[in-house]
Amino acid sequence: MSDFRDPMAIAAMTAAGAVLLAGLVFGAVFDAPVTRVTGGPGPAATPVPGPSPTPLGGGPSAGPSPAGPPGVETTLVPSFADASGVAPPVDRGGGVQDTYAAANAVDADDATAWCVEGDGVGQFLVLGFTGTVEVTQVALIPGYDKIDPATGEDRFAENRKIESVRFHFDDGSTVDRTFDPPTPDLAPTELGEPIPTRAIAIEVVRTSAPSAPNRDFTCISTVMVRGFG
Ligand SMILES: [Ca+2]
Repeated sequence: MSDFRDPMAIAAMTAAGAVLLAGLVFGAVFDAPVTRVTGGPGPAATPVPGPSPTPLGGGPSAGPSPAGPPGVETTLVPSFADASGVAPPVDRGGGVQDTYAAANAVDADDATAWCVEGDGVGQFLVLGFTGTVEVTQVALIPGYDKIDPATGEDRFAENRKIESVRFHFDDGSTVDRTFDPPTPDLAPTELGEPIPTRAIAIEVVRTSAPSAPNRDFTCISTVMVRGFG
């Protein structure tokens, strides 16, 4: 049997495997609800013809090291992103379909987001790396940081805002973070001692109520990870 705590097993982990890891972390098998919705979190910044690709950049076996030179604290680029659930795509007409996949949280575009339906409590976003990294900081935008260019509507204000998260790491350690209040800015969480891990699961713990009809969604626009590769 593979053990996801085993480094070699984790090295072979796929995006689906990362979610399995997160499932093990949480000690439960999850089922992502599949329901259709009207409205949706709001249009993405650019049309997306289909599901966002994961893994990112070709997968765990492809691409360069996730970080810079050894011993230098830098931005750590995940090799894949996955999640316990995802909001259904929304057809905007004209062949345009907005999607809310996990990869939207690490696409360097604040106006796209990973989203799930409802309050998001217990849902999680998983970021994986090609090798073990030492994480010093996890920063995220706790909502959908977008102003609709057509209507001027503020999607951050309309959708739910994340008030609290829990970061999970391979060794079972966790770090809690509260956003008081959540704002549409990148909020860094310093971890203190660097935490060695191959994946980070970001669990949604608490969210605010939405302020607009048909915007009952929980989103994360951006996650940035720093540390040593
Ligand atoms: Ca994004």
